[in-house]
Amino acid sequence: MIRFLVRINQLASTIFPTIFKLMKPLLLFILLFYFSIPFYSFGKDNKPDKHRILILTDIENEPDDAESLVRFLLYSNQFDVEGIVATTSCWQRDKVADWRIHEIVDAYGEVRDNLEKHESGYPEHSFLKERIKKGYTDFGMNAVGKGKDSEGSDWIIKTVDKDDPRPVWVPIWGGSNCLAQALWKVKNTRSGAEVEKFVKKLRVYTISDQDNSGPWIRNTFKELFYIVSPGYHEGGADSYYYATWTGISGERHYHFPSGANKYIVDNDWVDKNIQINHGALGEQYPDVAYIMEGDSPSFMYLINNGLGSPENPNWGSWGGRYELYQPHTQIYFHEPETRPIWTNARDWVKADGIDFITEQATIWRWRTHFQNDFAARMDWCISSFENANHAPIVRLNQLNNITVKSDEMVDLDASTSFDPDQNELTFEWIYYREAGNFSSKIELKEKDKAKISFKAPKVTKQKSIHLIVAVTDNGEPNLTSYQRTIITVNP
Ligand SMILES: [Ca+2]
Ligand SMILES: [Ca+2]
Ligand SMILES: [Ca+2]
Repeated sequence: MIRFLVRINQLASTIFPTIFKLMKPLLLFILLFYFSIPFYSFGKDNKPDKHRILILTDIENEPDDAESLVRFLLYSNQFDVEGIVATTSCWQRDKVADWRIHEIVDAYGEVRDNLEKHESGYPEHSFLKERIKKGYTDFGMNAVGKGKDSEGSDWIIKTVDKDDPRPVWVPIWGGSNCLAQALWKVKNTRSGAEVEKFVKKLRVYTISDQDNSGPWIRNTFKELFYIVSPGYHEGGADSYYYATWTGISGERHYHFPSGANKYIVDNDWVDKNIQINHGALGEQYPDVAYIMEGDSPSFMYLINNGLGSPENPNWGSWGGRYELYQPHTQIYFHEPETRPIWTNARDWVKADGIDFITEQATIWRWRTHFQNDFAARMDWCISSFENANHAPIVRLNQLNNITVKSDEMVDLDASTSFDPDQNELTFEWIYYREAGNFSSKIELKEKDKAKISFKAPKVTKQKSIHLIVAVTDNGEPNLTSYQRTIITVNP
């Protein structure tokens, strides 16, 4: 009997480690899968859903669209790229420059295989080339109506009509008339229900109104999801001064530039981190002429780093924070807004001892993070995996949404976060006051620890509190990823 037990024991000690060894990759996969649920939403085939994206650009009106396209291509693995369409704008009324999109995408083709060593899913060069289209060559509403269809407007219709339940995100870097024509055509050839279905699938984020078709679209299609700082730029009536997107490299209170850390968005930074010794794509990045990359917030809004939530513009992201309301008419509007749109909101951010309460702060508060991320991805164009940095993976040991009662202790834990390069991690818990509807202060002790706890405030009505954990590695450059916990507090 004893011999039998010893034999069993011997067998077990050889079999179980083998089973465990065999199971380890599976267990690891289950673990990773489990923790990645808050990070992605999953499609019906259990693959994380990428956002479908179709960009309209007045590229070549000034350098910044080309700059934005270079940055966008470094993130193109996070998207299903449906199209890149060359359009006009108030700055470029009588030509479109699809040739320049081809030029930059060709340069991408040279570095694409190297990018793929760092993160998978980069689209093939030929895949992108087939999706470069041209809009109608005329200004604003002159390019909308009967006989004004273009390769670009037809492509928008075809893309939205695809049998795919996911919305189509349309970042607009110039005029919006190509989208206006697609909508005009659908409205004039389809039933009311079909138009409604078409409009429901669109998500628009425009960089101000760079022609007169934006207000027409918003006033004609009142249900269309639309993010914009409305207005145009003309002489002294400068809507750009008040526009959220300028926060990528500017700040309205330009006499306090240090608060916005503008030294990482100038030509010296670009020389060192992007243009020189970073391969063919970086070489396509033009020098900064006015401000760096005014158009980029429209797709940075969708970058999958755990911070933003595209269907909730009021939560804030690298693309800024917007709220849903009908804005008062300003002198720089083309025409009054007739319905609520997702538009300018302000964040209160302290930088270098100065309090900023501005629209631009909703973007520049993340500037160090998004510029470092850009620089790292530019390194990916030329480096091996071992010689480049990769962002941390942030894991929460609680769900992204939790519900507590007044005075209850809230324990938050991000200690299972890790870094693909085994870098050391630092933690910062940020109470994002503007994103929730609890308006008072919350004191967080030990904001720099992987785990924090605090007492939920006493409330008389249900309130929501947004806490972001920003996790930064010590690689070169330092990279940051996030997770958000929304705490619903009941009385
Ligand atoms: Ca532009
Ligand atoms: Ca330069
Ligand atoms: Ca790293």
